[in-house]
Amino acid sequence: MKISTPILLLLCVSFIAQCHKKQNDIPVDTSPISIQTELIVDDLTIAWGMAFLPDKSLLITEKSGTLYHYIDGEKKEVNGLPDILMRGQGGLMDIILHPNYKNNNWVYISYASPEGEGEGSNTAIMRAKFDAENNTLTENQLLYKASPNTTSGRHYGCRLAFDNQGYLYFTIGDRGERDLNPQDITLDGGKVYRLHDDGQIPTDNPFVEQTGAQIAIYSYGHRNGQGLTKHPITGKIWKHEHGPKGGDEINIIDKGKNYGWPIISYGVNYDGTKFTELTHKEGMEQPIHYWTPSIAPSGMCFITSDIYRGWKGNLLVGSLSFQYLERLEIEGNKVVNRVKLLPDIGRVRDVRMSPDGYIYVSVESKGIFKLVPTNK
Ligand SMILES: [Ca+2]
Repeated sequence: MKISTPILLLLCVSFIAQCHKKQNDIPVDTSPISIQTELIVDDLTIAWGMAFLPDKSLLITEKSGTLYHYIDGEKKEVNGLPDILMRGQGGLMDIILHPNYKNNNWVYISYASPEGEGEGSNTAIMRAKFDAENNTLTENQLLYKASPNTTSGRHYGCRLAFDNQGYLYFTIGDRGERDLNPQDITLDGGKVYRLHDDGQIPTDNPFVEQTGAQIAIYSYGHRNGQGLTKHPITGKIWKHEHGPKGGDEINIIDKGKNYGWPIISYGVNYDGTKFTELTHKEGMEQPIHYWTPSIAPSGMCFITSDIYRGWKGNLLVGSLSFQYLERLEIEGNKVVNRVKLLPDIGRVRDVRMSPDGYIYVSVESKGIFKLVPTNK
């Protein structure tokens, strides 16, 4: 396990502070502010994605295949979803709004689709207009469908994000085919993709000239991306991805780059055996951060509001396996400190900021919590 010296020091300081608190029962403020949680939406199983509408109401995807509109304290089921196959990690997944949603009502949804070639399913991206009055999706358009289908229930991705130029990015995981998909740009899976908002493939995507390539691909050599977000200042797309045992990563996505999976990795097989000796290779990008042991990251957003004193510009990442919310302090493109928030709250599946600047986390089997500072 490699931890850089500054991170190690900060972890030690934090640990000592916590011990001090236990021993003397004197409150020691280990972070600039303290937080309490308010359960806002209950009765949810796996709320995989959340999207706040301009009126602060909320669209929620339940992985088991229900889309809800939460408004005025009530969860209303939204009609008009396509055919979704529930298997393993696949089902109804992410949801985001078009950057100009106010004027066009487009929402973007990722899901496991059984359509097309072969038995099973693969990741699909669609958009539709959300008709809030009638609680339904209309004008559904399929924008991308990975192929072929597979009966594997593993590594669908699939997070969605827009950049400042209005391009749509999404992740598709390696579908459990580590040695087949991620390094081969003629195949789907283990990639980040880029489309125009209407699904057209940008003519300057990196592999448009390459024979046989899947030309929606923007970067490759990825494992399974469960977090994707735009940096609030640079506008770059940041992504995290699950490693195997160890080696979960944060990557900043650049056009046409190879992020190395599974040729280079900081992780090992689940049984502890090695699948590569390499952590670096020329022509392959290094993550800006990696987690060993794996936290199983899910959901990711930058804090851009002033509500949480001292936290502006920090990155939030949910942890499924260790059941907390991680706050990462960032300087430029470097992670300089990690802080554990909401310890033992449960499997944190998604984290988003609402239009009024509050942070919301979705926790499996519990629901959606709002984070409220108590000593602002
Ligand atoms: Ca990598």
